[in-house]
Amino acid sequence: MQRIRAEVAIVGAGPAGLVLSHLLARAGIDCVVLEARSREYVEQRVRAGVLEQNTVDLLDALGVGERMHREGLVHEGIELRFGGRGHRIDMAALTGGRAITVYGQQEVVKDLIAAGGDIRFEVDDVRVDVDRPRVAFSHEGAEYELDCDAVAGCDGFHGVCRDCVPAGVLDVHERVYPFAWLGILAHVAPPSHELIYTHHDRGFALASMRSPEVTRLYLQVPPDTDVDDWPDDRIWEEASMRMALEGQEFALQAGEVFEKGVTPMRSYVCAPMQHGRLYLAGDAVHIVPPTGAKGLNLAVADVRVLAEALTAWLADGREDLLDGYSDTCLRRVWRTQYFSYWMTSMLHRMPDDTDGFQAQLQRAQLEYVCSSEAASRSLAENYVGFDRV
Ligand code: FAS
Ligand code: PHB
Repeated sequence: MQRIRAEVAIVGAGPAGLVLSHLLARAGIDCVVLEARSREYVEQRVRAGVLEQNTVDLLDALGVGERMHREGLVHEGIELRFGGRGHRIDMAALTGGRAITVYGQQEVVKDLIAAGGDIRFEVDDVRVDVDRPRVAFSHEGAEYELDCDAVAGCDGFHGVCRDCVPAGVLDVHERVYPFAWLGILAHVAPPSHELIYTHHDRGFALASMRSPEVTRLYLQVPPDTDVDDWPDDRIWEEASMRMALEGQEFALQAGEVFEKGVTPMRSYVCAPMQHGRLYLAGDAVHIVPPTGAKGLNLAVADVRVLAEALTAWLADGREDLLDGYSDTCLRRVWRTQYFSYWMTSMLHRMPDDTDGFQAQLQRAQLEYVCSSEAASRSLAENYVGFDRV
């Protein structure tokens, strides 16, 4: 058994854990990141694609924004498409110039890992003692005990940290949606220079991108969908039907699909986000349906608060920010949960909507959002992210 020490043990090298490690290092706090998977795995895992202004600004402040600005795509608007017509939401005009940046989560992860830090990949059997606090793990054939002042549980929805909190302590709220997203990446130019969110009787569709040459496309599918039931030509045909524009021939240009997967949809929050000297952040403690493009951004917002609180405690002896970590984050988490739920409920075909009543409500809401400056501003300010959360 090798005993080591750091001020903060961070479990998980996803966006939350990596951003936290850099924020703490910048404050002179030593931390160790423990990651179950290999570096290659975490750097190729395809997930989120949209960065809020706050996330872009934070990555810049950490000095890892150079490639993001070179390769990322700044978007000032999105399109809502329904009834065969497109409606552009000019988010920059509605929010005093704020925008989003399309830049794959795996690129953010690569940039953060390349920027350094004590990251131990392929660790096994992570066990957390939230009170001592201590993290035991094995790595490269050796057993370790990491003594620390605090543990940051950034190990995602399927991690181990949340389960280290004793039964009965956490209050869990969850909604599982009756559909999933089939997502693909393809070597073909996206159909538009901006994202297109589509409401259609056959189901939701989203055309996004990773570059001017790579399309990211999502289709609403049943929750138990087997990806093998969706050969490439069926995907392109279905997406073309859902995104068709009235009065004109419309077919998405097909391309070589090099990534395909099905993502379940849920809203999930557990509270409090802390117990003893364990502080939970990101997907380890909340999940949002990706319709609002918030998952990664919410994780980063959590660790911005956590880094400030840990720094105040470890550097200045102040515990008030740390004591208030969970309450501070949960106000933003529930606001973001609502926006993600609202976008999801407005745009997806509800399987139990047998008489079309829900679809009529959705169309009415979409018409209102696209015709009212107040309603479109509400969507825009939530989508680009509120200034300093
Ligand atoms: P992450 O899950 O990213 O990272 C957790 C890390 O902890 C992982 O690297 C994992 O390997 C590691 N870990 C787990 N257990 C461990 C253990 N026991 N010991 C050590 N390490 C451990 N969000 C969007 O905004 N838009 C999207 O389109 C979108 N698509 C998604 C698609 C999929 C398939 C999934 C699963 C999520 C998607 N998300 C999307 C949400 C996603 O981007 C998350 O919000 C984001 O990754 C959250 O980051 P973290 O909290 O760091 O968690
Ligand atoms: C993506 O490009 O992966 C993406 C964009 C917008 C979303 C979700 C995912 O709402």
